[in-house]
Amino acid sequence: MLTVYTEQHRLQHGNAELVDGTLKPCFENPSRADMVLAEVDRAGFERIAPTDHGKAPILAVHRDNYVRFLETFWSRWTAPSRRSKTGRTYDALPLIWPTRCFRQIEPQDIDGQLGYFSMDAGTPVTAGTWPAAYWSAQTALTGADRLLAGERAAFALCRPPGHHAAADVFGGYCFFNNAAIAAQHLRDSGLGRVAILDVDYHHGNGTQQIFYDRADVLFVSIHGDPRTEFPFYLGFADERGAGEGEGCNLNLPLPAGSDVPTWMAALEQACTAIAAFRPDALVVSLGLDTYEGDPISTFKLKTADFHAVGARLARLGLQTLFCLEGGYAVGPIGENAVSVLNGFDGH
Ligand code: OKP
Ligand code: ZN
Repeated sequence: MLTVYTEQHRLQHGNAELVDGTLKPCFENPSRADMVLAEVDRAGFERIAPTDHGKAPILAVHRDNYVRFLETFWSRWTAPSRRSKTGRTYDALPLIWPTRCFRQIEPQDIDGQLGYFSMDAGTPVTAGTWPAAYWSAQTALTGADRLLAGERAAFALCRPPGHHAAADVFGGYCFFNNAAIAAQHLRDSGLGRVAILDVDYHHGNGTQQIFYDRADVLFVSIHGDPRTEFPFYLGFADERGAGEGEGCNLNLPLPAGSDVPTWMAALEQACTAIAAFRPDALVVSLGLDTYEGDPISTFKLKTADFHAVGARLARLGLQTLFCLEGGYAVGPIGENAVSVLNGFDGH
């Protein structure tokens, strides 16, 4: 399968994320993409580099103040200031958020802005976050272009991932919502309806928020029940879309620890909804953290099951763009990705 990849992803290599009250090495690190790339090459997939679409297709999904915040963050963070005479040199993690008890007003101060534009303390903003996230989005956009040029399917080897990123919020290791940016690009290039299927273990809260009131983009997600799983505050079954988008959002939360037949039954339900929507193309948020060996998730898919997932998606008969999302069992992540893609291609 045609694969889009750039080394720019390496520029996002955070020192640490906050887990259980202590700083731990980032689960979301460059070795993930290295392992996927190695298997893509071993499988002999054609590989291209992303082309630069500029900021416009990012701004079609994300708020301009948020994009400016990410673009200028590192130079502001490292500039000498009242808080740091020398300027800060280490990664940034947000430490305060405008929750229910606060006003929703963008602060002028960079520490206030960090919380205003984020949702968790697991997502460090680093010296290379802007270029890495920018090129991750360009990777998805370039994959979308190949569908527009007539290709049956493409794999955007995106890193950092995107599905937790909302219009003006980063978190869950995500900065720009690559799948949403690609879906919007397909719409803006003439496709009438696009479906997004999110098979990552975690609910794609950002993607849901971006398209929640729209009837032209269907969002379907299979994920760990937010009553017990990250991101906790969105992804419930009663979230069905709003206004014109009523009925265009389908959440299929499954109990933590669900087995493979349960997950496959949810996939069947997802495929039925996608077929009924009659989209002109499908974007798949391809998280591989449903794998049995994933260190932060509880589903039980094996490498061979991922092949069946790809084969089922192919039966929808849609042009399909796969965008890499999560997956933290670094050893087998590449085999699992290629298993989906080969399943789709019937190999
Ligand atoms: C991102 B994606 C584990 C901390 C979990 C957030 C998980 C983000 C998942 N102790 N932190 O959807 O794979
Ligand atoms: Zn995930």
